[in-house]
Amino acid sequence: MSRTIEAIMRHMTLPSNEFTNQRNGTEKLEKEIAVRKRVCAEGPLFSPLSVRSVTFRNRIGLSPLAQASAEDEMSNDRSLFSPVQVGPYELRNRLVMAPMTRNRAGRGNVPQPMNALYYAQRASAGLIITEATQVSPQGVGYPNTPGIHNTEQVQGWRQVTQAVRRRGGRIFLQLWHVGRISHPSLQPDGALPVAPSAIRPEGVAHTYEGTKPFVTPRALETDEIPETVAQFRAGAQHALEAGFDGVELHAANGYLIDQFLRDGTNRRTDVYGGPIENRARFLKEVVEAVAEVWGPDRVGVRLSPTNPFNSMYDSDPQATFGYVVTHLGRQGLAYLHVVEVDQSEETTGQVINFGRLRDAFGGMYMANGGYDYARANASIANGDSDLVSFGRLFLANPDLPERFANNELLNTPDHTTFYGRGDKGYTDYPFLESLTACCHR
Ligand code: 8OZ
Repeated sequence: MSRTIEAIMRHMTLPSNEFTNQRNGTEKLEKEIAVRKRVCAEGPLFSPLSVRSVTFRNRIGLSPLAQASAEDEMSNDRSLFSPVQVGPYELRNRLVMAPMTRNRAGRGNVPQPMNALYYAQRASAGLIITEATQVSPQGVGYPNTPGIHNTEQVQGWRQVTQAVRRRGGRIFLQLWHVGRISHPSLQPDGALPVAPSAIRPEGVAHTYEGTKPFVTPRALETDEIPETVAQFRAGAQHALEAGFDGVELHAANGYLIDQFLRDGTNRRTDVYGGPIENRARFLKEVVEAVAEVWGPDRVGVRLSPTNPFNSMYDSDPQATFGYVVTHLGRQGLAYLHVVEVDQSEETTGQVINFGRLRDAFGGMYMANGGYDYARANASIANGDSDLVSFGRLFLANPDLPERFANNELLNTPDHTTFYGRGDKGYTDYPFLESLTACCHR
């Protein structure tokens, strides 16, 4: 009998023979649904629930089975299901919903009720990080991506944060400026996109009129940079007003901050270019501005040192990002979030030691990049990471923590509905049947 089944038997105070006799077929399912209904009915959803030595702060989120599993794993110190302190928050597990662009904001790039439902469905994550969200009209790079630069957008996001909070979840907003990964048709007055240097990315922009070749961006003047930093500060202030728990800076995947960091996209000759001390200046100033709004312990930073996506390259990523994370480690941030691109399959031929970056940072390290349950759990148990974020698996499995805890089958992500197209492939991925019956309708 698995440790989890044993544990749930203990918690449910069912005689073991009764449980064992009902392990097969529908009887087992009915029993489980009854037990879960009982747990839900025993007290208001937001009342704490004590299971032996562990107090869960509400009855939503983790199913009884997952709670039992969490307790089991906690005796082992560290696992995906052990709670973790991130800034001022004790997260109930270490499974994070990774930021994912879904192109489903409403008119004016305003979040809509469908977006609130999508995030609320995934509130059993220890932490949700929203899709990348523009800090200014200049920061827009794709159709129907949400913004956080006007009152309507703040109100739209407030529905999201309230819905997630009602389910007992925690949610950070990811602050984003795409820099050169845009197109005049997406920019105010048809202007050129801006970047550290006038270097055109390869490939095509995604616009409301379909794909169009990228254009050569305009290099920001030195005296425009404080205004660009101020866009991030304003976005952070708006995020606070919208009721988020914190913010993550998108400094990864070839967008504006990353364009400053890596030498393939930053050829500046002013104080924002040249040696890494200068290339990191923009990020440092943005971190400082955003931390003034939130306090550093509610700010995370996402990096992708070797990701070639969006025509990115750096001649020495270990040194570049070693410097960056050493600086970030001194700021008292909530966490560092690293996109660990599978280096064996990449064409850059660059190999980087992520463990060295983690150690140089010294704080909470969130790993991302094709993790499954076994790898994620091992990574946390070994101390290779403190949190793991899941993208596609969370996209397709709103109840991913419960599925992992119960060793259930996973829904398969549908690639054709990743970007845009309404409810389909967005809010209609099924929950485990028994959970739907109990807590998630
Ligand atoms: C996929 C499509 C559009 C944007 C990222 C924000 O890579 C994105 C993104 C991903 O971080």
